[in-house]
Amino acid sequence: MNKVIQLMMAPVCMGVLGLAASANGAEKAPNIKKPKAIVLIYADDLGYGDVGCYGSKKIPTPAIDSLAKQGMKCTNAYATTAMCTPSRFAMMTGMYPWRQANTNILPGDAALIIDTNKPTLPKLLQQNGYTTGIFGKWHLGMGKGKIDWNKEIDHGPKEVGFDKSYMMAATGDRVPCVYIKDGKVVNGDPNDPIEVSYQKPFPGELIGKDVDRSKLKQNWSHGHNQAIIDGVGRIGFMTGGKKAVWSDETKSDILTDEAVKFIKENAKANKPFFMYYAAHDIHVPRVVAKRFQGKSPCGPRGDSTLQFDDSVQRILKAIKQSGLENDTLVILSSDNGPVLDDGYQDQARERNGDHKPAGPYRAGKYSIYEGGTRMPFIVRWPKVIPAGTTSGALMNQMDLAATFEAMFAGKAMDANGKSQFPDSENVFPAWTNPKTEARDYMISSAGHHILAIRHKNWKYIPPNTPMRDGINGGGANMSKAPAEGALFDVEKDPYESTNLAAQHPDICKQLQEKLQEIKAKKPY
Ligand code: NG6
Ligand code: CA
Repeated sequence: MNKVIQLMMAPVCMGVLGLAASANGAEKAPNIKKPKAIVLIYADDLGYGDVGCYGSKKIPTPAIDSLAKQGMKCTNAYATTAMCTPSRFAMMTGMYPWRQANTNILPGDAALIIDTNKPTLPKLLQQNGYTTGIFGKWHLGMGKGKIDWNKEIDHGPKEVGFDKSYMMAATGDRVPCVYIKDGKVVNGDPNDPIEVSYQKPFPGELIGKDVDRSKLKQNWSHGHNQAIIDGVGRIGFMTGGKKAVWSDETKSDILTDEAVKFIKENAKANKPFFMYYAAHDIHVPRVVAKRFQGKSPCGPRGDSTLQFDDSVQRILKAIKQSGLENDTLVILSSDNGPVLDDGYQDQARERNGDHKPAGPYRAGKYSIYEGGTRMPFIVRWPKVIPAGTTSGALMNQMDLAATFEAMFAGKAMDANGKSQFPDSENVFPAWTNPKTEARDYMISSAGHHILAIRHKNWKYIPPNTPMRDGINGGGANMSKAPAEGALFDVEKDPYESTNLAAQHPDICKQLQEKLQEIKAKKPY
């Protein structure tokens, strides 16, 4: 199209997309106006195949499906790692988690692992005028050393770039089982001080190991036999805070209420905002609100998925009611692949039936197979992201940082300009056009030394890398990549059943070298 006509038509036919002339007048980059709001919805342990629009037939997820219908469903998108802490770390910092030693699954009393002197995703948003809030699971540590849970805890979300927080320090199955609002335990009582230990029990507190297991609200299968909170065994020991401890059944509603409140307040004040809803669902313990109990054919794991979808529905409704639907970028994904039995006897295994939590992919949580990190990933931004589209472009949650950066700089369509985030890449062009490619290479992981590299249709896993199979958390079914490594064509063979390494030593060599090159890169 002629440049002048294009410029004249732009405001009419492109809605919020304008046109930016590049220096050489070549291919024009749409000049993106910042969205009024950005909402990031992050599930816990929700697999690729757990979502209706990604193929689940058994557990309806109408809210998530509607989001995909109004936006783009990405089918080649990843969490960096098959576990929670590292994936969240990467999303917040734009850096591969294996570059830093302490990014494994954290206990609930761990110190903050994010360097507050380095750029973070929420700080980027603050710098661009957004009020930022996190509601739900943090799991990135707090404080600098031993935490006093009875005082204001600094060195947490605030220092990382969140103006508001209402959160769980770690997971639903780890102590302390309390909510922390802007650094203070909710309903903390100075007369009933909270103490937490991951070493030894507190005198006088019953622990899961010593009681009649059948009397617990949910029996444990492995681990989870230390503190008993709300009738459920947890990881770690805790005493005090009787008025502060949570009830599992109300958790999802409480966290969603806080998220909705934040949306409404900021919308009313006409303030741009970034809302990060980090759901507890569908992580263990899967003890859901009464209205979802027994409502799915797959037991509590399916019920928890229904509950998550309900939270999504409520968040989308709040956006709509606030009049922000067309001006909000919504992103939905999950932190790692699915797991059936993750330490409680909650019928996830027995009642799974023919449901495929990882969809066509192999294994799940904790695994370097695709099931560990290939995630549902949906983006919606009416008039900017074409509705009802599917993108097969390679992308990672870690890319949000550089993508927002480019979007804010109005350079959204530029091929990877330099980002302040070391491993994050701008994937915005792929969000606006389903035919556009994104990443050329990407590393997925299941631990600091369990790495694989993706490139086009290929996935390469170096020799001797532990490869965990199956979809249960307990005793793992382990093998190792053979001496020549493992090479899969994940497009033709999503289940990674045929190792093509012996047939393509050249591709293995090239990918091995690329992996080494990326690993050797100095992040800052
Ligand atoms: C494991 C827990 C599992 C879960 C996981 C963290 C046991 C036996 N297993 O150690 O239940 O809490 O850690 O999950 O304790 S994640 O999604 O936060 O990475
Ligand atoms: Ca998780």
